[in-house]
Amino acid sequence: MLLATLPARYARWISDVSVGNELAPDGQAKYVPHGLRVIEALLLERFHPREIAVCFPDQFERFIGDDTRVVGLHAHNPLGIAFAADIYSRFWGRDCESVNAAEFRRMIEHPVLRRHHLHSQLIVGGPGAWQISQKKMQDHWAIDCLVDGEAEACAADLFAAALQGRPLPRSVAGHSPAPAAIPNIRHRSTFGAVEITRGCSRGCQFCSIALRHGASVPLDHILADVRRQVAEGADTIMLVTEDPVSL
Ligand code: B12
Repeated sequence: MLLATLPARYARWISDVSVGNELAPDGQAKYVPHGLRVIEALLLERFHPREIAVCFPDQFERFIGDDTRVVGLHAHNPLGIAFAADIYSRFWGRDCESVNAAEFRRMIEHPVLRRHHLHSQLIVGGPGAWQISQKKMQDHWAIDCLVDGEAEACAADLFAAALQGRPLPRSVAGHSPAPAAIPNIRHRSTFGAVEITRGCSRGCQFCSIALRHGASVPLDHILADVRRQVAEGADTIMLVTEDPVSL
């Protein structure tokens, strides 16, 4: 977390350490951010596992090709302007880009995305999606559809539309799902992240999550996510919550 805030220009050695990730034997990612695992789980309810691959940018060439119809990218802090990343990197100069921002740029400007864009649409979502619209980067990065917010209700429909070659809406605002609509993840999250609450409801103006409806995740759902990750080799479980006390 702290490493992501460093200025990319002076932190190449850290990128080598922290961006190198473990792969499954077929080249897919062993673990990815939890929100992306939720999207994968939603897609697996509608599509065959053979139709979906979850990978790191270094494996794009392996998984994105002539048969690809849609690519979804997860954006945690794409322009590096969320708290801490923005502040610490600017200590080194106004034009210093954080590791977060540099790595997202490396991912979204990957040549393979351009090469296959004529037959494949690009969807970007995640907690930092708002940064892309606020900084007006959607057209620059040729993003067909930007999903801002929780995507349980819309993700599978968007991917299905792209698969059929239908045009996607330019942007979609997500809505908080009922806890029962949150799917169990099918594979490991980075650091064994497991949601115990979703959203927050406190309403603090500076925090996007605090403005969303808050709810507890049922205990059996939590334990199923833990078991799935342990079964795939996770030796740590990181409980994810904004507010464990009031929810
Ligand atoms: C866990 C966590 C982390 C972990 C991530 C590990 C992991 N396994 O995921 C760690 C510790 C690494 C981390 C680091 C940072 N984090 Co963080 N993190 C969280 C936390 C607590 C939970 C994330 C989570 O899993 N939520 C549950 C999932 C289901 O929600 P989600 O990711 O938003 O996914 C949903 C949607 O966004 C969407 N979606 C997600 N991906 C995609 C992809 C597609 C294609 C589509 C269509 C939709 C979609 O669908 C999902 C289901 O609804 C959140 C706060 C929160 N409660 O969400 C902060 C939060 C996301 N982090 C935040 C920040 C700022 C950071 C850092 C930048 C801090 C820093 N260093 O300065 C770093 C950057 C990390 C990086 N590498 O880029 C902020 C983001 C603010 C913003 N962008 O505006 C948040 C919101 C905290 C806050 N309250 O402000 N973080």
